[in-house]
Amino acid sequence: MPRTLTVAAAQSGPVSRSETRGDVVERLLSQMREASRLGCDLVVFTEVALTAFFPHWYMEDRDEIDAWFEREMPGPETRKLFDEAVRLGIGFHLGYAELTREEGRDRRYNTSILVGRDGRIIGKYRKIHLPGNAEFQPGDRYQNLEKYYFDRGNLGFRTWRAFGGVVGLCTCYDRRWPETYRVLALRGAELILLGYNTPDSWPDRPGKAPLARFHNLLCMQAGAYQNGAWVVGVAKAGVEAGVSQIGQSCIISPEGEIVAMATSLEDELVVAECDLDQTARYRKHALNFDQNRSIRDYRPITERAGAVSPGESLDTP
Ligand code: CDV
Repeated sequence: MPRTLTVAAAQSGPVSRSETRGDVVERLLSQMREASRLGCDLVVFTEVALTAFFPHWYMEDRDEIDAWFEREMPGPETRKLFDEAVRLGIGFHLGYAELTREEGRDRRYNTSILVGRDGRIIGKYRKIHLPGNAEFQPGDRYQNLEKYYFDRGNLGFRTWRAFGGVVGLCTCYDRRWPETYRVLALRGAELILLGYNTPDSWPDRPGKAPLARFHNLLCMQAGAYQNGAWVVGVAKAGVEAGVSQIGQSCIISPEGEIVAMATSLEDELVVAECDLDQTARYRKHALNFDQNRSIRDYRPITERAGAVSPGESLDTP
């Protein structure tokens, strides 16, 4: 039986600091309805989709900080997304800031979830690679404080059987590391979903980072190609709280080809049919992982017994 999923990458335009959860959820609902009208099985929202990307500024007051986090999912405002997904029979991916209690203390994660057509949470991922600083940078109007606001994700890179295939999640900065895709693909991921908030210019540094757009596509296309997986990358785009963020939300085939990409920096749906069997064909034939992949030769040097003496090759097994 063919395993073709129609997927919508739901790019988000900027969210202002004053926009409420309710306002944002209405935007997401209208994207979800449009995705359903276009025959999509799954709609993928971005990283920290429910608010402005608050790690770009500094706060000290605990209550002020915690107001950006969700204490429950679904919660009072987000319940509508789950109900509408059930009504439409569509799945979704949502990124949000999660506040939870673990071992008697508050923990804060940059989280994403995969929700089935029945409105149940299939899987949860907490961002592992947190970029930026753990402390306020004096003098900078633009901050990048993910290490200050979030704990490192503690769920690992996991995959789930869902939507007729195997789905893996990661988030934003994770996409720049080859091991993210590699671990997900070794765990069977055929479809990798991720949201991102990626700046290309900052209030204190005029001009655009020249390679930001190039690197965004480079890492996602390479991750897809080298692991034979579909990759759906979804941006929060446009100028938000003074920070200009790239768009380029796109859907990338297991051959590394961009099959659909956003053309704006606004709310925009990017839709493609993803043939999940293409991953198997590609892994079996073009790269033939079973025959050609040579994991035993990839043992990190640190795992080898004994010190390396001068003149000895680091390649010696
Ligand atoms: N939200 C992110 O993780 N952003 C990073 C930036 C800060 C480099 C990214 O990889 O896009």
